Amino acid sequence: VKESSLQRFLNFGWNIKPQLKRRPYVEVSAFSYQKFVGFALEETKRRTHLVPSPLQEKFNSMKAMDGKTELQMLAFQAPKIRLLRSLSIEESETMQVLDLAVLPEPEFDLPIFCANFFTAANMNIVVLDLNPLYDVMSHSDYKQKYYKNLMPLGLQYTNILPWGGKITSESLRFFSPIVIWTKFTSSQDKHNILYSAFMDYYKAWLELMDQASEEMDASQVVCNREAQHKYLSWRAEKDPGHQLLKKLIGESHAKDLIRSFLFNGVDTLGSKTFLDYFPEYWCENGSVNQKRSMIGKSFETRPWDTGGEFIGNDIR
Ligand code: BLA
Repeated sequence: VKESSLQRFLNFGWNIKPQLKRRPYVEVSAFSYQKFVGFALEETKRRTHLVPSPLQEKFNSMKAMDGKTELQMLAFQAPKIRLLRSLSIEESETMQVLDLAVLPEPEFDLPIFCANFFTAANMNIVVLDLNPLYDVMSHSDYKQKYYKNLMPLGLQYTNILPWGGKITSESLRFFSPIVIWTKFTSSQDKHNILYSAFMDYYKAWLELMDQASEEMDASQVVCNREAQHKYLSWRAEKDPGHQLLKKLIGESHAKDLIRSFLFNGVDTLGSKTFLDYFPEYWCENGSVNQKRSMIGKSFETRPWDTGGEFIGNDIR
């Protein structure tokens, strides 16, 4: 395991960029997502026995082909957590990316914690959610079980971080009624709100984890595993970050990072293919349609009402 990653774990990544301290408060270009990662690890450690994942040996840090962009990978596991992994990308002061996910063991039907923040040229693209393991539009029991109590928390933030506009329609089934999908131009204010939302959503997830008891019904575990595999298959194929990753580290490194690290499990948790789950992407020659969306983008406004009812059009 490379020192940089482990050191960050041990120091909990609270190493705020030195230039951030020197610069005037209003200048947000030196903004970093490092403290988000630090918070997540620190909180998780308080609640469970977190240990480095074997993945950490292969995936730790990397320099992009441009010679200046840094990629940092961290991976851990815990009794109920199959994989907690984060990828942060920093390009001096012009680009910051955080992709942090917590993937539960299949013995638990817990949601998947998902934080995807992309910051460049003062534009921020944000998805923060406790992604449901089961599509909440067709599994109202699942929705009830995990999101009913979280609606007030969601509302608190979705009011100040408004819906980001049209998105890939297919993504909606992986989102919960408390999803924060937003875009904003950088400001200290907005970044503070985002940090606060991240902390609250993360703590909410940990609370769910604490309360979760192991599924004893083997057939239910099979369902959980397949649901996670479907989720991973979607993201390993269609996640919007792939283009940029390919540009930064080249096609084969990007593919490895995506399949073995970011969406680890896509090649081990199940044997179905992307097209088995999403046949609408099938091409005549048997390959996967490269379009991100077959339906197209939709949902100009937030498709959930304040009670968590879906009010968009039926997407299936
Ligand atoms: C844009 N990222 C987006 C968008 C979404 C997400 C919904 C808007 C475009 C769209 O509708 O597809 C995120 N989509 C998700 C997530 C899920 C999903 C989290 O379906 C989960 C189920 N984003 C990253 C990383 C990078 C990144 C690692 O997470 C870069 C390395 C970049 N995301 C990125 C960029 C855009 C984007 C550049 C805008 C450009 C684009 O839309 O392609």
